[in-house]
Amino acid sequence: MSNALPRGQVAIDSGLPQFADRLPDRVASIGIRVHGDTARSVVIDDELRRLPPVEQYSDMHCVTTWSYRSLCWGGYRFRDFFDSVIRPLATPHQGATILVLKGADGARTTLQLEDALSDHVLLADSLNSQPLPLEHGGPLRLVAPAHYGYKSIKYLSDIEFTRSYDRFRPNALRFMDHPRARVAFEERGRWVPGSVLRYLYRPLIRPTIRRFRRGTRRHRQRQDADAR
Ligand SMILES: Nc1nc2c(c(=O)[nH]1)N[C@H]1C(S)=C(S)[C@@H](COP(=O)(O)O)O[C@H]1N2
Ligand SMILES: [Mo]
Repeated sequence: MSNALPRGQVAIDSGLPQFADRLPDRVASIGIRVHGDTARSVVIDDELRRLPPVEQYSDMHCVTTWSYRSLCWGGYRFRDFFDSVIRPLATPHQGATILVLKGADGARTTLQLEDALSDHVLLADSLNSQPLPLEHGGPLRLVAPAHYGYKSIKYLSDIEFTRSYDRFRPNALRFMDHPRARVAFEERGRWVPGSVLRYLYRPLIRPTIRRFRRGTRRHRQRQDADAR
């Protein structure tokens, strides 16, 4: 990726999830449910491992303006997953070109099929040569580096095919969700220009860091208590 950051972004050295204070309990198996406007509903797990493994360096650009640079993701290309697994097993209907992606923590977002099939979209299960940690979406997350971070759903558990974006209910306020959220076009949200939203979002970074630290600590304590 090029050295210049996209418009309105600043580099930081650790990531911040959107629901900073809720982490899901570790999910034992990957198990992605694929359903919606498809011929069949299926749960996919082992099939993933048969895809060609890929490794990719990319940047993560959060809509609130921080960027985390040169992350080394390992996993599988979404396009291979679509061609070899989703298409034959679930068989989405023609015209079902919107994907609603859900994470085990309740986060949801959409991607256009066309965007999901581009080269750099991965299903990642490793980060910097280590198994993907829970904080960054383990066991499996989506990575869509050309789009703002909120499209890169962590703990991916559910893919629903649908025909229209309009019936989708975003987690955040409607203006904060852009159907495509392409970084190159600064599509931070709907109706309000990205160059304005950057100033509204920047003050959110610090409180989010604090919430994330608190959430991670609570999660660790809960897991320690369970282990005893
Ligand atoms: N399931 C889930 N996925 C998520 C989020 C979340 O809160 N829950 N936050 C999103 C946002 S806003 C960003 S910027 C990136 C942050 O990724 P990181 O926590 O690995 O740095 O994850 C995205 N994926
Ligand atoms: Mo984000």
